[in-house]
Amino acid sequence: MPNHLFDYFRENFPDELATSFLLTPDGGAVDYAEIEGRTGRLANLFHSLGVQSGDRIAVQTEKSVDALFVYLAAVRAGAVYLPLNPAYTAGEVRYFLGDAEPALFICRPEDEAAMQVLAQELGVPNLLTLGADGDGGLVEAMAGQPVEFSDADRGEDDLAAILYTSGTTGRSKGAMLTHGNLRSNAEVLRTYWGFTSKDRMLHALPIFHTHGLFVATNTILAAGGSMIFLPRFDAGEIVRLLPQATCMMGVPTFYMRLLAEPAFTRELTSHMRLFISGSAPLSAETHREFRARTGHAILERYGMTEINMHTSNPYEGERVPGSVGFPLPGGEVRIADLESGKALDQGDVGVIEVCGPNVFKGYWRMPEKTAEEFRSDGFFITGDLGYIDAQGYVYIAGRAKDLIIAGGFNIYPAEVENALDALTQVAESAVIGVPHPDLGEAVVAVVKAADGAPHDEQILIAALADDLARFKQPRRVVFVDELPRNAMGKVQKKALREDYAGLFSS
Ligand code: MLC
Ligand code: AMP
Repeated sequence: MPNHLFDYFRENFPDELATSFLLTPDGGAVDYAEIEGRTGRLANLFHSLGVQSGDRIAVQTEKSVDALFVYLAAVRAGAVYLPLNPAYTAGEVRYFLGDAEPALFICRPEDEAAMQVLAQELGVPNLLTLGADGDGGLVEAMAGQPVEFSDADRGEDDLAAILYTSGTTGRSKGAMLTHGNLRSNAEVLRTYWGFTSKDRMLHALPIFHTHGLFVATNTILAAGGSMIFLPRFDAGEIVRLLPQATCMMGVPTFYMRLLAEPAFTRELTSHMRLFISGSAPLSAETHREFRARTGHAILERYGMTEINMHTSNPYEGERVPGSVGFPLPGGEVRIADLESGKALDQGDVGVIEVCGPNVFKGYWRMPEKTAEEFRSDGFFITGDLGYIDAQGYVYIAGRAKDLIIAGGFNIYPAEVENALDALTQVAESAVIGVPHPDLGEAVVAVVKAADGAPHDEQILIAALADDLARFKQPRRVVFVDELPRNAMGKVQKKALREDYAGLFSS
């Protein structure tokens, strides 16, 4: 099997290259033959700009067919693909560019002026633009490039991508993913989930995260299948296009929103092969409701940016509501005591630790942080709590890390607290996740205002706009006289979560 990720994809292209790879909701289509040509031109462009093997290409654009080709071209060129959420503010982008030192940054045309300033300040040598409709300098610049490109020589252990994940201290870490990590996971998922060239996936996820970029796209490429490529999730569009699809991947919010659509029926979904969920807990209730409505048992799996996908409910066999299934072939899972690392007995709740070819190489330029999150025998400490039942099914029971997952996006409270505490109106703050009917969890800030400062929720949220992407900003701010603390002076977040558990229930 080829080591180079793109070679692996190429080996699995359908025999007939005129077969569709991407279909867009406006009726457009891109076939497999075009992948080679378009990524070839882009890879030549990257080399002509001086991008060399191992250099980073940072990308903050809207989801589009061209943006997906940038990913594949970066891999062919031997570069390290670094996607960024378009919701990130300029301040957030500054950190990523400063940390990753990319050789090329591709941004939206409307951000060009602001990003030019940043690029100059941080010494990023090349800036290009790409708009959602293929507008901007990138597409123009690639037009004059040759189609033929000889893929850079890359091995199993070379980096293909860096994806930033926030940390408990509020400082984001770049997870380094190798060609071998991504190839092995694509191969396992294709096989385990029965993907073939006949599959057509409804793709409504963003492509700057593991889920939409690797789990969905790489698995389809590994199977030589196709995707209906939607710019974003829209329940009405899903209902309209579902008859043309065979499968779908989504975060739980997708499935909860679809269940709220009367047109989402057993008849509409009867031809579907598979619905897969992940990135956040799918409640057993939603699993059961979905099954009762459609006859389909959603297949829930578990993973994270650092490890790709690691456990899955079976394709054949019982998909247990509330469980994330078994370790995928080639990977191991164990449950350990968080502090000592000692393996726990079957059924006991502890931290989930994993190892396998899918587990990342480490955090970019953070050897100490990397060392802290691995045990001496190579197992990665996920920070998720769980247990394994007598049948071997893995269950997620909570998180040891102080993390909120809203609609499948991760938010680290420390980052929001740091931004809040920097405001003159705030004396101190505690940020918690509270159950939310649509997003699963929503960000709530509990704030002790500075002396004499107004208790105004909207002013406070607005004051965060320059620092924090919208999805990280609190949905609600609650003012208190004092934050509850234990004898050690630590804020009692558990008590706060209990106090405000009903904030969003109708
Ligand atoms: C959007 N908003 C969010 C949000 N998404 N706020 C909190 N959490 C989110 N997830 C903001 C918008 O900016 C907007 O702000 C407001 O919420 C209302 O937006 P909306 O129109 O209701 O949201 P929508 O655009 O429909 O997006 C919701 C969503 C989207 C769930 C469809 O967030 C989404 O596609 N999530 C998928 C995330 C994902 O792919 N995660 C994978 C991570 S990888 P305002 O105030 O301006 O209106 C991973 C590993 C693994 O975890 O295991 O897979
Ligand atoms: P990210 O860092 O964005 O990749 O998010 C990874 C985190 O998402 C994991 O550490 C889990 O906490 C969570 N996650 C992913 N899949 C599931 C799932 N099926 N059930 C519960 N949590 C999940």
